[in-house]
Amino acid sequence: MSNTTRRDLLKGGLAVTAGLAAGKSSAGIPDPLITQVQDWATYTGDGVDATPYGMPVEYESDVIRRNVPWLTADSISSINFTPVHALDGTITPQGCAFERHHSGAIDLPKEAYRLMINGLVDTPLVFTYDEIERFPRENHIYFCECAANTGMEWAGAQLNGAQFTHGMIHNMEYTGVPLRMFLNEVGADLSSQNWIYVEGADASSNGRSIPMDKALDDCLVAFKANGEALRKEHGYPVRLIVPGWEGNMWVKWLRRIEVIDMPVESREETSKYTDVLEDGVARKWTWVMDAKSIITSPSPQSPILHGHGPLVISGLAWSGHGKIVRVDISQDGGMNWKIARLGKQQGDSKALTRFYLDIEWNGDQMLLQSRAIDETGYVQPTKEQLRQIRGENSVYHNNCIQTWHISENGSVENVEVS
Ligand SMILES: Nc1nc2c(c(=O)[nH]1)N[C@H]1C(S)=C(S)[C@@H](COP(=O)(O)O)O[C@H]1N2
Ligand SMILES: [Mo]
Repeated sequence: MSNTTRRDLLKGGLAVTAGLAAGKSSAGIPDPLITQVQDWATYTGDGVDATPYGMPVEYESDVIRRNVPWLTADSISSINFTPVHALDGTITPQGCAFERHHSGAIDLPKEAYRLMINGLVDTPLVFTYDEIERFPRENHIYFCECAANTGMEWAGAQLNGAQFTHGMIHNMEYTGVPLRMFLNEVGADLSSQNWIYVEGADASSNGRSIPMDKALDDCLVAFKANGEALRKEHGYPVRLIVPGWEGNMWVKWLRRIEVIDMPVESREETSKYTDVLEDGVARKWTWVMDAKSIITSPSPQSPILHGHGPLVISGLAWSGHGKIVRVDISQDGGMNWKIARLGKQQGDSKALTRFYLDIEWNGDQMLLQSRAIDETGYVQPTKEQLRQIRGENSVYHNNCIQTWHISENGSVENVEVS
């Protein structure tokens, strides 16, 4: 196939169609998958009672969450990664959506669930799960990105796979009740200078302070994801959704909300999840996840296996500030750019947007990059631009442009361009 042009390919395509009729492949060789009765046509398939709750087909068994063993000391306070290199569209199935726990995923039945709201409120209240379900609910699609996503790449190209460099993200359709309804119910002091402190029921509690304006804006007390109950690992039965803001604030197994007049400055918002700048001073808080994108295929775990000809370049873009309005793709390390096609024109706000660029690949090496632009006009920065402000000792909030090197044989590697 080495010298195939688009015209040859189209001719080949026609030959395939003609060959199918004659039971032959495009090369004129009889294709047994067409000419012979296949095994699966000789017996009956599984009955409808075989899988009351379906699992992915066995041939897709490598599309799974994976972790990087050296990253954390144990698997209890750890992270695994969404297989973004193998997914398409925008919704992340719960079964392969990354998990981040500080003290493991707990077992919390609905009957034992309680949500307490206290502090600067008229009437402190405790809600049961059933009571939460009686408030008017909404559906929203949002991405959740851990602030540490891409955090291992500050000092150089490190992990060889989009799953590992960019897999601390998932995107689900949540069903839940706007947080403001609960704050109204308890008669909270909704002044702009107030805060809420949210805690989980797990041993770590993962406490975080959230400014009142954000709490009233679009935070959601969610109990369903992608139509079904939250999975245990994502906070069953109830978690907080903080759209566009760092994943750490999305408290799972939501147990308590305290209305307060100043931030708590807990561990998770001081020694963790803050950013050390170039001059060694740590920036106080970075809540919003800036615009970012990643080419998911081709990528190191998803090399080009089909040879020359039409190639679908595909990836994901998102911004904590709102919608993605444009994604550019470069094949030469950022010198020239083409505008990608968005899977859904102007996707949902604070949700993943899928993009595509359909090209003709003739086997030339490529330095593939994508660059997201959001509705505020913000353009995803290069690694160099980020390092000028942040230095190389940062961990969190790395939204730089990623480069994949595509070799002549279609294999892909994580590289840096300067
Ligand atoms: N109660 C509780 N909430 C938590 C955490 C936790 O350990 N305990 N981890 C946080 C972090 S750091 C992230 S990135 C997100 C991850 O959500 P997920 O596990 O559903 O992907 O949950 C956040 N909420
Ligand atoms: Mo996180």
